[in-house]
Amino acid sequence: MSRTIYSAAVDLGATSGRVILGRWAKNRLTLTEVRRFPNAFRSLGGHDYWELGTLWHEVQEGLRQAVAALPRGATLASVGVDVWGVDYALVDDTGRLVFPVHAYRDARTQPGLKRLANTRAALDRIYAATGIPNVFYNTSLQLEEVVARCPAITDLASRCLFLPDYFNFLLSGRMENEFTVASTSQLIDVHSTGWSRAALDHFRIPAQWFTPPVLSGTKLGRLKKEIAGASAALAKTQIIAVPGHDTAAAYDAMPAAPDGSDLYISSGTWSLVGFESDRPVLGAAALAARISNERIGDGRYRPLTNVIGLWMLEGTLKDFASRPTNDREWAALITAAEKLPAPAAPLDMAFAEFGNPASMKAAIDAQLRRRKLPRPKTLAGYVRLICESLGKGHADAMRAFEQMAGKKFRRILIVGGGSKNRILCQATANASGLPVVSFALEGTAVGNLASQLISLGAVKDLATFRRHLAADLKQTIFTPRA
Ligand code: LFR
Repeated sequence: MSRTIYSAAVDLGATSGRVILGRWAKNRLTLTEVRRFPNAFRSLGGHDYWELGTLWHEVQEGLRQAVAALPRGATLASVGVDVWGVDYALVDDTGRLVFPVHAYRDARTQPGLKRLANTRAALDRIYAATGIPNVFYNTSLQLEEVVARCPAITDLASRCLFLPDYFNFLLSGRMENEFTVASTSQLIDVHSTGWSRAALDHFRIPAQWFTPPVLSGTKLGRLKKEIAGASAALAKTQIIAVPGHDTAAAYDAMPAAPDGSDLYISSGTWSLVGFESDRPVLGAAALAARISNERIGDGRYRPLTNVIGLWMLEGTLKDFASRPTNDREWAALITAAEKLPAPAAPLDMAFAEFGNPASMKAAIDAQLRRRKLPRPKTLAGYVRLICESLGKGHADAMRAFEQMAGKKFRRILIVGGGSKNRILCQATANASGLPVVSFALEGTAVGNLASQLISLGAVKDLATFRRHLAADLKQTIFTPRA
């Protein structure tokens, strides 16, 4: 028997969000983007905050538009939410926010970052316990700072919900910590699916703020009555805890070879380069290469490295008055960048310089000046330099994985915004010596929907979903050039 199922993916990224209606019929998924909106953190008095009220408004509007896009008489079976990692909301028993929601690029974690970096024994212990390296955005460092700065918070807050958990709570009324997003925190035990007592104690974070993580695909209950209103299409809508971390969702959507020979890149604001594994990649060399053993929704591992990503391009564009505003202008910019000679040397894409500079172009220029390298003369020159540098970063990450996990990759699969950027794809192929397969695929939304369809019993498992997906995907292959 074949039935048609409609589900909605709420997919929130650091620079834009969308609500996508998925239609599953005859083993085919079709997507309709019903709402897209910009997102940004805002600075107030020297700190950076997300505008959660605005995001929640957009989510509700998006769901209304999803319902409006349904054929007559159809209902919305389920909703899933995925968001960027690490950020969280501290709430009381009733779910009321008791602390402003900071954005992960806020500089408040810098002292903690340096402290841990300079305490070798603690750094090694935390990496051995959690499999997550010391990175400025980790939830561990963020919560350490809050507890140290505002000790009363341990009484005020009774729960720490990661952002997808918080939206799931607003939609369903149920508070749970979903496993994939919890694994970005540096607080999950790398050898189990529970919290790491060693990490919680080290950062002085109250263990009672968390409950045992639920694996992806857990049904949280029906959409709350006040949100469903009188809509018959929403009366029985299930809220499903999909992979709450957007990168975990994007990795789930990879139409990968079942033998594990593909390396994955989810390319957006960040470039997340990694693979799927039954085992974590640990040890001193892994820590030095900043390998992050984030988790798959079923409990397994997705060791990955975070390369700074298109954030550098997004930032640089802001420094140019004449920047592309539509697809045609983008195409012209990419073509102009392609025609330029390759840059003399790639940038060293250190987080410290490029994580959150006042001007990205000025930060790039400063590094070039320091290294006595020529500065690009045009926006196209910066585009070329950034894409070539990212390609090199992707290839370096690949080699580190091959060495440490004793693997040989045969292809690189790329999804997300960057998969549409041919300079980036070609640069990655050239630097790695591997074919890069770019898919016309909204990876995060597709992985989000896949988890819902599996949870609803419409698809047997992820392997089956990937098989169906691969059967009708458009792909472009970039072969390495010398
Ligand atoms: C991508 C992402 C990355 C994570 C970064 C911060 O959107 O989720 O995986 O490292 O944002 O959360």
